Amino acid sequence: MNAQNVVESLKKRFPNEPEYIQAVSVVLNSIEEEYNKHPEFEKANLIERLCIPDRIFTFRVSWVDDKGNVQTNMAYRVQHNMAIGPYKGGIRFHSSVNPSILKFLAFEQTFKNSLTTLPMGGAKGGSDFSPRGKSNNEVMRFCQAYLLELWRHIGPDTDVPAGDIGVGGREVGYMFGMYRKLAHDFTGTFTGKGLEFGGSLIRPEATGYGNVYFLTSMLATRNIELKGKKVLVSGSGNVAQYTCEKLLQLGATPLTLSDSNGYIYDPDGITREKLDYVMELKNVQRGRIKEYAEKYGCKYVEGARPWGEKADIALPSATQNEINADDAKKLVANGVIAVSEGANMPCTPEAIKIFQDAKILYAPGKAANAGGVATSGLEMSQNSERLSWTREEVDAKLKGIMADIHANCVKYGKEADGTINYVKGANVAGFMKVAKAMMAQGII
Ligand code: NDP
Ligand code: 2IT
Repeated sequence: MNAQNVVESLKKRFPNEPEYIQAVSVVLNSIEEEYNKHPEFEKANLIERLCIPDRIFTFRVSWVDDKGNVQTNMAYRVQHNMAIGPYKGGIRFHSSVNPSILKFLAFEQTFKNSLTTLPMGGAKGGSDFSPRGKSNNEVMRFCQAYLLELWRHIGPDTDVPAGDIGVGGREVGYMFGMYRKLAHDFTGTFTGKGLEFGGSLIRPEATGYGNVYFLTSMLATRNIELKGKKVLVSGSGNVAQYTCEKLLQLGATPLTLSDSNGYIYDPDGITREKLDYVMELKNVQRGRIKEYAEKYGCKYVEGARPWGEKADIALPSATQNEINADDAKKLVANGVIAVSEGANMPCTPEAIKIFQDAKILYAPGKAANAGGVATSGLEMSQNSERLSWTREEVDAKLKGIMADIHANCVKYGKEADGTINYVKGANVAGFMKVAKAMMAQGII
């Protein structure tokens, strides 16, 4: 396999899918060497069967807004790979959603899920519907309309969706309710459910907590403590909020948060009390992060991202391609020691190269943010055995899984000079399990 040739051929077949091509290109370049040690893979054309999703459902969703107007949205479910378990992955509601973005996310999810050590295949779904500015009733009607089509394609042993950008507890609740009504079945289809109807403790916290656990393991490889470190966090949604919570618990100081309009910089640090305000602002009032700056009298920068601010660590937790080469240069120049991805693919390939050349600790999302889907896997287990585990049990399992993922990255990513290439480690470890499962199951 020649990674560059495969990428070029996929580019010709899927010419309008830059995010998908970007994700594939990063993975193929880092697994090329390992892949070529297995001529049986090439004979089975494993690479194309692994890069191209099993199937994609595409459909129109029609719904009625509060003014009585009939609205339409495009909606999708990309079922990427089922070799190691049922399809599993979140649903994104955002105006930017298109097949390229969902294909990149489903592709990444396949390797991420493999890394969790749990039996889950890879999928992603979503719609160009934006919950922002919509009433509760509009969000509910949209979720119900989306499920009218989606419900046929999902199930506890087929495909188990969850949240992602624009989809949190509220949206999962509405989708699960409609699923249950249409399927006439109460099963663990959907994770991230409310605690009253099968949700797992720690699932809301898991992505942010898991990223900070992973960061702690990375820092430990250089005998560095997290305590006392200043941290740039982007986003202000689910992942960003629980990242800040865990940073505070471990004695670090988050300095920034952002949304799609701009970022806040609080030189005194985002304290527990201020974080409670952010959670109320974002999850209940559904306001803008700018209001934080107004309330606490700190800096707000419209239309910008926080990467020019000085700190020790950066945890991008908003969206794809939010750190480009210029941002990466600024972070390195300001002396950042670690970058760990809470979001999916927040760093461009050029930014990743800058971090790796500077030998700073850099963890790709498929390793660092895998705690969210891993805890979804734990929710599936609890649903199957019809039991609920305690916070302590779930958190201990999450910590164990993040430590295992880190150990796997070290195993597959150790370079000759002793440094750890987490991109290579995560991609090779995630890939090998799926590859072996596909080989054992024949050409299908
Ligand atoms: P939320 O919807 O809760 O929050 C997303 C945050 O990112 C919001 O602050 C949002 O701002 C901001 N944002 C979204 N799109 C953009 C954009 N185009 N430009 C700038 N800011 C943007 O989502 P999550 O916190 O769940 O997800 C954040 C990231 O983490 C995503 O990349 C997601 O794929 C990834 N992830 C999530 C997991 C989960 O369990 N939820 C698990 C693993 C990864 P605004 O309010 O203005 O839209
Ligand atoms: O990107 C992700 O891993 C998620 N959005 C979570 C998926 C899940 O099924 O919990």
